[in-house]
Amino acid sequence: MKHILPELSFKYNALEPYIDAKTMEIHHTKHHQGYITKYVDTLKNNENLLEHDVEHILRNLNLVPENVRQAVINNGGGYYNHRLFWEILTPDKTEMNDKLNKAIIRDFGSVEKFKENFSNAAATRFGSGWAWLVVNKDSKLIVTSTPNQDAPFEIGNPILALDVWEHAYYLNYQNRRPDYINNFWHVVNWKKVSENFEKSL
Ligand code: MN3
Repeated sequence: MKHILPELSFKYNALEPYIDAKTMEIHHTKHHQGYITKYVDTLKNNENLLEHDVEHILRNLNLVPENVRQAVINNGGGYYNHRLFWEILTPDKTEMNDKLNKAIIRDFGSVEKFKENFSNAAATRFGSGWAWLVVNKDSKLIVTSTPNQDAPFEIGNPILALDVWEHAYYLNYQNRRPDYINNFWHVVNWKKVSENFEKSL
């Protein structure tokens, strides 16, 4: 299959003032593209693996020869994680559906408590990494974070992601990661997160 940079459903400047156009453009065309290019290059001698979607490969890392496995975790993770990240961002006002709302209240007490929990995971992830909302095998919602470009499939199915690498916010926020995290909530695509949730059940 073809491994190409997915197009965004909005313009680079659409998330301003929360995420600036220059950051979006570099993040998409340089960083995300870079991971995809390196992922394909990593598997150039394992073409059968390139027939699958990257998500399938990351969920089945035992398929990947050991000598390239870490490079697949890093670059395949960068490929997959950013694809999910763009999908759960939007300039539009959206709301989560009833099912997701009820599950969040069930597992965190309230939407506010969930946001606090997620923001805290994002703020306290040391160095580079991601914060996640995942659905585990018992259909329970879990907030977690991972280092580097590690995807969270061992914990569950990711339905919401936040990139906390400095490249995701440094131009606009410099060292103020908590401000970037607080503003992230203005641009979450709750409609998409709700769809992801229903697909994960
Ligand atoms: Mn990134």
